[in-house]
Amino acid sequence: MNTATKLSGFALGLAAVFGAAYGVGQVAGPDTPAVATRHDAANAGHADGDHATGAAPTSHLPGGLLVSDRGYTMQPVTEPAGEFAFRITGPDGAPVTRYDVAHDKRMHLIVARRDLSGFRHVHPELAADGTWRVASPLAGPGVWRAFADFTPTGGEPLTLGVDVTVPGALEERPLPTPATSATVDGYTVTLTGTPQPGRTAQLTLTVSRDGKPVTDLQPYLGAYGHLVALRQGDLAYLHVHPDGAPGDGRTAAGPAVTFFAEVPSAGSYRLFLDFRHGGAVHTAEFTVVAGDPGVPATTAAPAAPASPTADAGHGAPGHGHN
Ligand SMILES: [Cu+2]
Repeated sequence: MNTATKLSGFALGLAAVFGAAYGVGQVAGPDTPAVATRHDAANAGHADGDHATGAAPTSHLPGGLLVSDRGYTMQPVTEPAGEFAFRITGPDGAPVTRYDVAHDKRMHLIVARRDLSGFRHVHPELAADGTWRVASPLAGPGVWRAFADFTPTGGEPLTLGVDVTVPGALEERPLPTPATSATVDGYTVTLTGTPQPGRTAQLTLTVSRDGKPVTDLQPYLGAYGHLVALRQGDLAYLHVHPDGAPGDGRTAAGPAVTFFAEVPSAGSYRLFLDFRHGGAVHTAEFTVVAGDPGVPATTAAPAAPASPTADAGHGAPGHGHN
């Protein structure tokens, strides 16, 4: 099976950034991320005026962990209450104003609280000065991670992330327990398949309503579903598009939407499936555990202390301490 050919170019680039497996070469070793982070930061800093030299080394690091990568930096902009705004500055230090369209949009903005609640996926508008603006998706107090998922014209697909704090009394929510069924807006979505660290796994999400399979899913951004995975502990980001596209002659409009995804480590992940039906976009959420939580799939992580909610998540962030 050649998974790479089944992924769109958009997903391919992101998957490569996340997992480094799709035809790019070998999977990064378990103790490389911390080293890579330092190198990448250095590269970004030295990339001024020479875009090419900063382009290569980050392909093994998961997306969304860096606020600045390959010379591009995400900068929140102070806006009136109710709006969220940011700029992306490029290797020359100026705001980027030219972007390629990927899945119908030049910018995909994904936000989630650090406790993985409050997920939203929105599409800001670009002003001539390079400022992106959108009605704020930050629904309440907390520390939010905002991911900008984009392709600068002439550059590679990139996901940058920045923390944004919304003041107020915060009630941290534990990660929901793993489950293979989720309900949203009257729909039931079931998940089959389990993500595997370091190799591609098939994930199939099946949508039903009132006990009947939904067979008339509507295309949303050129696909029948968009899947984002966030790793508990550091919110490493993976955005996957499904196998097959509307109108390709082989892809049904539900009830099943199939994805091929790879996660970079054992640990707990929160999956967010966006799908469109009845003229509205719905988001079904799942907690999944990749790998054997009792046997971290790394050489590094010591046994984690008992925790009611973070049983498997400690293996992932532990990599960085070597
Ligand atoms: Cu989007």
